[in-house]
Amino acid sequence: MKFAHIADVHLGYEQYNQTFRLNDFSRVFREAIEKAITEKVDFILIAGDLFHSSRPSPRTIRDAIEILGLAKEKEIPVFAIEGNHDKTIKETSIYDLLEHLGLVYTVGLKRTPRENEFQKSRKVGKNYLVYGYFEGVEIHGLRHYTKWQILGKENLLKLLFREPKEDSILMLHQAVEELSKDTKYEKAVEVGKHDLPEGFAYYALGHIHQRREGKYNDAPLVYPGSLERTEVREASHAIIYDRELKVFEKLENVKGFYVVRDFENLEFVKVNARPFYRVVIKAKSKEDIKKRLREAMNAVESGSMSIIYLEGTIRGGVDLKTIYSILSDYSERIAYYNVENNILSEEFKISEDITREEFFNEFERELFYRLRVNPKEFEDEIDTVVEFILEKYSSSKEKVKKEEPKVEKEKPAEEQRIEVKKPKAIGRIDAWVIKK
Ligand SMILES: [Mn+2]
Repeated sequence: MKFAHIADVHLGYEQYNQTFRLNDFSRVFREAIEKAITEKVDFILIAGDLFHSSRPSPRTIRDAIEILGLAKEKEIPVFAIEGNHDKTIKETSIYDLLEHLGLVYTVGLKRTPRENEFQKSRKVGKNYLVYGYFEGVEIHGLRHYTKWQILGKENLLKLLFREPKEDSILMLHQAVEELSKDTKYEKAVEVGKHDLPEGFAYYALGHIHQRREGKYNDAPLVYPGSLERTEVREASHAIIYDRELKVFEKLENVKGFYVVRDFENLEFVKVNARPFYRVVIKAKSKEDIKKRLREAMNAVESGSMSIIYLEGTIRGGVDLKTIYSILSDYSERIAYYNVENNILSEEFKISEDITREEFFNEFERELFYRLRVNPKEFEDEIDTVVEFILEKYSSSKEKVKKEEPKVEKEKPAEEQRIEVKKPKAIGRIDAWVIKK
């Protein structure tokens, strides 16, 4: 018995508003399905987020129908659940359309039962728990639910999936804490391993876009990751130009899906996702940054995407026009680039570990707090707000003055003699207010 485990396809994702990205997401899905067919799998699992949106465009629906049709032609059933991106509370969804066409078999809680060659149902309260069925193997699963829906009064997963039959699969689209380290879900986990129902032979997960392999009891607990790169964290390469140019291939971010034999032999099958570079350039002068940018861009492979971070401190900052004009020389070779300018001009350099409390004085913080309004309102409000705060502060200063003599008495005589009256502190905002 052999199956493919795919997740987070995100068909229809027009990343950075680029049409070629839309094609990329379809292209890798086609590649994955074709490779699964070549591997002669018995069935295919799609663990959520087949689509980037619950209302895909006609173009994206057409791609999905065409590509899933390849599996149908070979009589390979595709079992799926809805992810957070493509789930819907409506009874009719894009998945229903695909199901109606015999292209996918969805599993999970439904209002109506399914009974056919590949689906069975069990009544649960008013609903039906629909599961996939292939030569004795049961494929259970649930669409994405929020943490609160799952772990509410009673753990929904443990309630629904008690004592599974031997050789059953559980398909979920959730962030499992133990496998979310160094991903964007690290601080947004939904369940821990111990919240999962026990006894399944394979846990086919989706949601985390980076590939992760773990175990629950003895069974594989697996995220294949997304098929394309949905954010810079999933970059295929990193270029770091600090003292010298260094290019790293991030092998942990190779994209693809799993082919699983007898629940325990896992093979990761690569797909050709578009190369994606995270480029960090640090420099100390304008000339340096231009030179380094050119060298870095020469090291980027043709057809790739680049997100470029400019870092360092340069007097007067850096002119982005110049940066983009350099990059335009590479526009034939690079499919997409974007610059994030983090260059500091010296005057504004702030020590990294300064807190908000240290950088802004109390008066400034209060001013910001009071002026949490639109810029237009800011103009009208500023005088009244400043007046209000000045009043508040002048009265609190008087209180401090009253206590001062006590403190002075305790000081040694010498210090008292050299003490001069402190001028009233004028911060930048105070100065500006006074000018006005
Ligand atoms: Mn996703």
